[in-house]
Amino acid sequence: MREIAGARPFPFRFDPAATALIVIDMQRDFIEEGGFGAALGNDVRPLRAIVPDVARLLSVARAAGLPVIHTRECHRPDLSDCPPAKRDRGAPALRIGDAGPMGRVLIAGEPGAEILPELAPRPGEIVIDKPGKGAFHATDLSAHLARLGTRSLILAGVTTEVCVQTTMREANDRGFECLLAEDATESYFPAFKATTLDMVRAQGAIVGWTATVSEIAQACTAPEAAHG
Ligand code: TIU
Repeated sequence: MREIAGARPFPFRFDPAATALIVIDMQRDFIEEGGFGAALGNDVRPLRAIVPDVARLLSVARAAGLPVIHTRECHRPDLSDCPPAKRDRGAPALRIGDAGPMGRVLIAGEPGAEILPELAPRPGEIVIDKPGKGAFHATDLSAHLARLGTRSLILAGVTTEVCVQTTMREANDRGFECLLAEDATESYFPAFKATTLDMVRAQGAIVGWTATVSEIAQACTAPEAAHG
């Protein structure tokens, strides 16, 4: 077992052989100008700022031999997996499926739906295309985690209070021990990120733990404790 002694709200213990990293939606559509996030009226620059931290977390996980799972929020070209309630909500500059500067917004296979090249999945890593905010809804994520023998999840990605938190709550309800990498997740709204971190670790880790990438790296590279 490994321990992140400084994890919040109390030390997080995990077995690397039963732990996976899941990186949520580090896609051009959320992080670059002209994508879905910008079309919703957001400043995308804070999301771009965490790319080096997510890259470092990916390196740590790969070096430690943890399975890496990437997700992409996107829909089929015919929008058959996009509920009208999702597409029609609000008044964005571009709706899901509309043609934008990075192709059709949040459509599988379009440039905007791709993961940033700096964070691209490596051969053999799992990529989950998800039509919802949570990564378990209408995907085969549960089957992948069962096959891998995963019991603990380290989460990162965007946005903290939408797709990351939804996925963390889905995972927590399914019995996974969840740790959110504080500096490898970001929101368009700084206050929402801070409050989400508070929410997940409140009430005795009601949803899970948080720790920094450095703390996670230290735990992954430390010698195994003699008592196991
Ligand atoms: N809008 C927003 O904050 N997020 C999303 O729509 N999707 C994800 O969080 N990936």
